Amino acid sequence: MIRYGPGVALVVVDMQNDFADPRGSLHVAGAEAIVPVVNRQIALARAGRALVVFSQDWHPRHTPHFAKDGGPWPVHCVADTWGAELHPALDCPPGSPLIRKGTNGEDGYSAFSMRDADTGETVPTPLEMLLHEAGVDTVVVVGLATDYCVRYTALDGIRLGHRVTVLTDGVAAVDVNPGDGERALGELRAAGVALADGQAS
Ligand code: VGL
Ligand code: ZN
Repeated sequence: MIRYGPGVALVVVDMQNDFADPRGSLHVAGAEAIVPVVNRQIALARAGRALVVFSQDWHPRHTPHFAKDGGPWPVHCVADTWGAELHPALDCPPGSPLIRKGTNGEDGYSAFSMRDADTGETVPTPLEMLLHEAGVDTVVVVGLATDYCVRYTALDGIRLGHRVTVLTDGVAAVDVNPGDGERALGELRAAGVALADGQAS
């Protein structure tokens, strides 16, 4: 049961066309089904005066993240393209804080941190500073995808000392290998992340 209040942040991870729309280049099965769940959490969080933050995967045209440049993924979420836009059915109020990961070609999955493509160093995104300034110690994570960006965002949240809950009906998995999403949830639970049902709260 989530009690949204001023010390809580709802982090909506990568609800972008390339992942959430069936025409997207890295469509995540089941992504459309989580949109209403996520929108309900956004409404509850706003009603409770919790912070609502959105992240976007935000890649340059060439990055070692993409298969054509030696990485694992089809081209997706290229900066300033349709695929990188938030899904139009997502209730993202104007002025909401947006965290864009990879604007300088950095790589990585977490909304909290990125890997500098040149030095290999891990660098923070503005998310932790934003949460710190808002007095947040409790993070609720929803979005895409369970086995990548949700997973690393939740793990970073724990590493940074937050209480972290992932809403299992508010996430969906890429499942490159069948069961990856379920395994990720198991890993998160073992790391101290609470798993909860958004519809029940
Ligand atoms: C993601 C694969 C590649 C994600 C991002 O947002 O989970 N997955 N890039
Ligand atoms: Zn990506």
